[in-house]
Amino acid sequence: MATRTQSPPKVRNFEGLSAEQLIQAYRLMFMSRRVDDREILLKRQQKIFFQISGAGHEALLVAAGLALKPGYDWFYPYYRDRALCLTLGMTPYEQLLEAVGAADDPNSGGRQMPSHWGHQKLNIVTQSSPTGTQYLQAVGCAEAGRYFAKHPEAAEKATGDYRQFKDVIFHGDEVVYVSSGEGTTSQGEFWESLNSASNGKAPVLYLCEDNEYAISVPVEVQTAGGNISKLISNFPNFFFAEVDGTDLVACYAALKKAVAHIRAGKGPAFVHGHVVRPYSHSLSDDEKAYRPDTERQEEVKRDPITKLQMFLIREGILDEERINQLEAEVEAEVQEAAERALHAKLPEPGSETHFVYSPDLDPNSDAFHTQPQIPHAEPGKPAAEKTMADLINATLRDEMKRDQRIVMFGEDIADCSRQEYLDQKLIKGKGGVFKLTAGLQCDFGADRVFNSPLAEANIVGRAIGMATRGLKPVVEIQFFDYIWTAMMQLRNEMPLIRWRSNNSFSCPAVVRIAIGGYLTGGAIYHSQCGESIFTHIPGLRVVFPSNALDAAGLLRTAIRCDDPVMFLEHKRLYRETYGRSPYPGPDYMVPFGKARTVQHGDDMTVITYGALVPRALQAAQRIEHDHGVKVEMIDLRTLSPYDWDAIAASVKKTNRVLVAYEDCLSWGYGAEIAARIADELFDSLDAPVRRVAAKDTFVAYQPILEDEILPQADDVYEAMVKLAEF
Ligand SMILES: Cc1ncc(C[n+]2csc(CCOP(=O)(O)OP(=O)(O)O)c2C)c(N)n1
Repeated sequence: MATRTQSPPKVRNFEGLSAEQLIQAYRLMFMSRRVDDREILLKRQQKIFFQISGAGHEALLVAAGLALKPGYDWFYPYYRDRALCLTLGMTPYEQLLEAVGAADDPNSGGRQMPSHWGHQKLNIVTQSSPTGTQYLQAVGCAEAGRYFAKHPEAAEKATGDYRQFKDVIFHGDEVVYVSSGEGTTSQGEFWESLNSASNGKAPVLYLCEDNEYAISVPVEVQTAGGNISKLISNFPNFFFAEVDGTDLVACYAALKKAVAHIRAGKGPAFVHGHVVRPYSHSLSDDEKAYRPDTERQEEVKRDPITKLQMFLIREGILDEERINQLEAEVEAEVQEAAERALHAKLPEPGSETHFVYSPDLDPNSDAFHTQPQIPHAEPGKPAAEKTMADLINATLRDEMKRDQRIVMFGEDIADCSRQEYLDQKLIKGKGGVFKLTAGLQCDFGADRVFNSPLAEANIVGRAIGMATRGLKPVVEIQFFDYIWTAMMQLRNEMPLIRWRSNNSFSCPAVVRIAIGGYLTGGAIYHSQCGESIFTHIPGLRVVFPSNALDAAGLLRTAIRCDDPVMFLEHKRLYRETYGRSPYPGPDYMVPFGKARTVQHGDDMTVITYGALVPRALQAAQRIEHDHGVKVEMIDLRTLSPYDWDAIAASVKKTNRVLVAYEDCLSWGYGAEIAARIADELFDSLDAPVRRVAAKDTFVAYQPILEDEILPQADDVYEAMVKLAEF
């Protein structure tokens, strides 16, 4: 009889996951499903107002949570990522607080729909509803982490500007996680982000949760060839993996490799998990309308929770009794959390205006009011007068010296992307199509001043990620006319980061934009204004200087302040003779919301800004000469906020008012000013509020037409004469 040798106990290696971790994974997956189920119940009872579930995605997301480090790595999740957030340490109670809209909800303080994740301590960056906006921000966040690792001194705190309120933590090998469904990969910003992450080897982990449907649109309609992994497989520097997203161990294996690739600095990773969607898209959707029962029943077989349960039993890790016990514990915990959440404090009416802007630093305050320090070139000889372009460039340079967190990028803004040409002194360098950033790459290096791809959303989206993380991006949009591809980021992201996170995150970036017409041949696509579209957005500061000195002072305030700023630079004013000034020194600041009285007068008020200032001034001089009418002219300088006190004081004095602006007359910025004057100062008016602005058409190329369309000094003069005669 053969002797039986005892075989060693079977060493089971589930990709490095211990039995305890597998049990914990099951607990988290089950918990995620139970929180969804509880929310569905609460929605049906009308105790919460919306529900969208993470059902079917749990295995992939728990695996991601296990592969990453909470509070160390950074997270840009999407609404199906409940299980990820639980794995990172968010509690069911915290999740249910968002569902009821509680004041103490760490995600948004009752401001966002449920499943819009955000958690300051866990580095879960406030999530929004537009699908796809997370991608470029994640790339920016990753770039910022790498920047701080390279320039650790930049992370130091400083007082007196936004840095006082912006803590920076970095480790050098942190990963930025970003996810979405396969439907969202159809968004252009997704592709823009792959391009930059790939090119820059950004430490970003992409997780595609492919449940084959985007609401009712199936993947073969959404994605050419029906598989996103195939389409993107040629992006360099990526680690790619495609897995069964309902198999926890397989997901963990892929994600572990992906994370190792990223932490080693080799580049980003893209993990594509095939998951299921056992519930409809949300509680507002009934998938029976577009998915037959046969298909839905087929999917039930792949439910990740059932699969892991079977696996644990099969592997002898848990038996039925222990599973029942674990599930009962989770059930009780979720029920208790829901009870508590239903009794949680709700936000106070009136609190909705909190955190539209920074509560810490007010750019309208006197702290941002300093005197110009103009040195004399030689005794008795005044300092040289500089253009607006010169002073913007000088201000950027001085601020970059002062604050290592400032980075600049945009189209053509570098001196030369091929650094060797500069090093070998083969070329002079460009520094922007208008040369506003000339010499800055040479002075501060290519990791602080660099070109972006030709993609405006890319510029703004990455800037938002960087600013959220603690950098101060001062980015450039080459022409206002092309800002529209960045509109989603500018309307739905940058101004909202603080408000929607209930002050847990902020995004004090500066976007410089060349704007406006009067170029003689600028035509439709190099002459646009449209500032009112942005002044209509709460949370965004909009600045529009008319002269060199104001540009320097306001740009410095924009950079040092704690809010996102849109800094509009009129192309025609860049090198105008009007409004030149010596450089006012490295600390000159003009507060926001303070108009400048260009000239005093008693007979009528003209409210204007930007390129209309010199034109209206010409008209004012003429009407004084021709008719003895003395105009009081107010240059608003900042459009949001604007100086209502200055307007009101002047109108009360002159009793007549003309609002002059370059944009189309109808729905233009001046319409709001005119409406408010009519509303609040009616008793002070001796004549109707008048406006002069561009015709309601497009700016044509032929100069005869351009002159006709845009408001000229003569038009302002005529409007003034009529107003004076009324
Ligand atoms: C930019 C934008 N367009 C449309 C919507 C409405 N919407 C919300 S979710 C969704 C489908 C997303 O599908 P997918 O990315 O595949 O994720 P899934 O819901 O399938 O997990 C749509 C169209 C939105 N939120 N944002």
